Amino acid sequence: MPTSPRTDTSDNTRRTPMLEKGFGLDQRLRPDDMTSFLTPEADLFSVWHLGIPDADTSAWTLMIGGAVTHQLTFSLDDLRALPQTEIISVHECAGSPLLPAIPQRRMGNVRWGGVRLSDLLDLAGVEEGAAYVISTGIDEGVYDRTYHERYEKDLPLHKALDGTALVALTVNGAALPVLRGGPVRLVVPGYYGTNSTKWLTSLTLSHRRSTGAFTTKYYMDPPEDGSTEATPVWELAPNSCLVAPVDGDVHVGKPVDIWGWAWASEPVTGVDVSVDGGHTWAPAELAPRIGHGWQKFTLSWTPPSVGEHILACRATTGSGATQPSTPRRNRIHQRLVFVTQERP
Ligand SMILES: Nc1nc2c(c(=O)[nH]1)N[C@H]1C(S)=C(S)[C@@H](COP(=O)(O)O)O[C@H]1N2
Ligand SMILES: [Mo]
Repeated sequence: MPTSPRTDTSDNTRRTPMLEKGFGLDQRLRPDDMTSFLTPEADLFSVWHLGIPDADTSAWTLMIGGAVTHQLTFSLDDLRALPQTEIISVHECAGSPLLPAIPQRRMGNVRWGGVRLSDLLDLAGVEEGAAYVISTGIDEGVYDRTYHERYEKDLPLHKALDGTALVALTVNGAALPVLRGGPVRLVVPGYYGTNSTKWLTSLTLSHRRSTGAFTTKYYMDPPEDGSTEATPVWELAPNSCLVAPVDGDVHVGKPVDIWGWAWASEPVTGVDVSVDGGHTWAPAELAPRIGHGWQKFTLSWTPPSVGEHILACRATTGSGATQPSTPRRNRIHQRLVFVTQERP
């Protein structure tokens, strides 16, 4: 008898006890609140598709298998005993895979710590022909009216080996809380958050991409520019946000710093700022990149007259990639401010 796809959520089908069931998110800061270079963990957004597992952190193991010469299983103590490294990295959600062109501005900048994925893969020995690292978390549940038995993502092997991808155990120096994907999660600097699998239990070397829903149906951008190929949501497209000023803080004849953050998978080499809704642009001062962190840009502006002004910022990278004004997840960020006379 053929069986139909499971869409039920009855408790006897669950492997993993869940603290929370189904899709949810927690968006704590708006761009104008993102005033610090490092985002405190408590202020960082969170997204979960299938729920939040009640992870038993005492007996956690991470298995590395597939196209490797030695299949290995690591306990948390094994992972802690390996050389640890830290990287500052932008953490950005690509937005809903059901509405991929809508900017959500869920991002932050944090310091992740843990074991380099490349070190673990060296220990396991990657076989010739392996091209992807497939990562799976223990969460399971219903997303988009379909039951998913795991959250599974993939990375091209070259990215897994570039020395930045981490099997992370800490965030901003503290142990990863379960709500943040602890005790162990993948972190892929320069890639959208969707690739950083939380509650990580296995890494599988494969010749082919994952066939799971989160790499085939979701987080594949539709073809563009005459192409017929959908593209995986991997590298961070150039993006930037305005932190200050906000409406109410801008006065005629008084210089004000227009500033914010810019980032991309590659370093941002220029940020332009507009005070007239994108008709004209001027280059801002730009800080160099530290690790994969976001870069501060600043432009001083002396508003000449009372009235509405639309501020905007636009990041460009060395390869010439920039932000569009059309509906895309990295659409140019704008903010309306009304310039007033300063009250005495
Ligand atoms: N296991 C698992 N990992 C996951 C997800 C998930 O639903 N399950 N969501 C992904 C998405 S879309 C994002 S943006 C980030 C969010 O990480 P955070 O909750 O720590 O901010 O986790 C990614 N890793
Ligand atoms: Mo996301």
